[in-house]
Amino acid sequence: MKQIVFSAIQPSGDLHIGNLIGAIRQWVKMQKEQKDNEYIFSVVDLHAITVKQDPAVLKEKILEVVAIYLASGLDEKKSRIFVQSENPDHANLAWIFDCVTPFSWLKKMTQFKDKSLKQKENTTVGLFNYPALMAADILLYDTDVVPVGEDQQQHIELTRNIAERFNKRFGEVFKLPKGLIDKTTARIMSLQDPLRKMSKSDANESSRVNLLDDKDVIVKKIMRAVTDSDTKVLYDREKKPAISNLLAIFSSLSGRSVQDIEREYVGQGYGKFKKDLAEVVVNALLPIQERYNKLIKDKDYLKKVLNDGKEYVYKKSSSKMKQVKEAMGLGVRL
Ligand code: AQP
Repeated sequence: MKQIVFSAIQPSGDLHIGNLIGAIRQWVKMQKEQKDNEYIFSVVDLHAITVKQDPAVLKEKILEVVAIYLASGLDEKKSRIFVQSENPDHANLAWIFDCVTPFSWLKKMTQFKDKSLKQKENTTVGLFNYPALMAADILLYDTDVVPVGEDQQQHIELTRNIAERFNKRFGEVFKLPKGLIDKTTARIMSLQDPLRKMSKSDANESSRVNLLDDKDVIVKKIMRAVTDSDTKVLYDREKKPAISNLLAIFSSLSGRSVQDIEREYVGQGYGKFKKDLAEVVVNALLPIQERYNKLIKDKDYLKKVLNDGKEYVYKKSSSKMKQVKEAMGLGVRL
């Protein structure tokens, strides 16, 4: 049965292997294997500005993310790609959801708690409302499936709750979407602290491998990754979180099972394992970087992909917004 698939990434910094393994590779795999589905992927720049951004850098990062999507295997003939702020319906519906969503629901969001701790006095109302905008992104397109990393699970549940609440009050307007989370790869951890998620906004550059890092930088970051106190290459998230994280990366990027990799490194210690992991990461990123370097120069092509994407999604979202306004008694039609 045909399903509508929607997902997105914020252009809030350099994309890293967590974004690739937890999100983009899942999208590419679905696009290849489930050909009947409709795929919509966004670069969510309105989410990025919930924390401070330099306008010139943001502009660059938006195109960078689009080129990374395409370089990683999204096919513009099968997937619609667009920039969120180019479709005003996202912000419109987010405001409506702000007025439907109880304050107490947003107060429970762990991502807000974490990020507001870091932002302190600079914490914005937008950061608090972020999940209502995310609900709008998803619900505008009658989305069935949202492939994401584990950190977004709570936001997907909230999206369903908002849709249910709206439908109860105003009639059946929104479809209830499901999150698609691959348990083994959905949470790639920091290379410097395996108890924290690998994140674009981590101030420590060594905490992540960026998708556009040079070979030498990748090797250095992997060789410097923290390890656990013994020397065995074994997967055990509780007792050996650092090596388990490296094994998850190794397995995901090489396509080999964790058990197979464990067997290869029995009695070998961490040095050889990390050296080989660095090679696996470099080999996985090199073809993406080669394609990216060509694509980022082809501005006409990128512009065409984004214009086509915008036109397509705007048609869909305007019809949904008509339904929403009609159901709520908004606007005038004489
Ligand atoms: N470490 C991760 N492991 C697995 N998946 C991850 N994702 C992010 N980090 C990891 C998934 O990537 C998609 C896009 O995420 P996002 O950029 O929109 O927001 P985020 O989750 O907040 O990502 P970051 O890197 O932590 O960004 P900052 O630091 O700017 O907040 C999502 O599907 C996410 O689950």
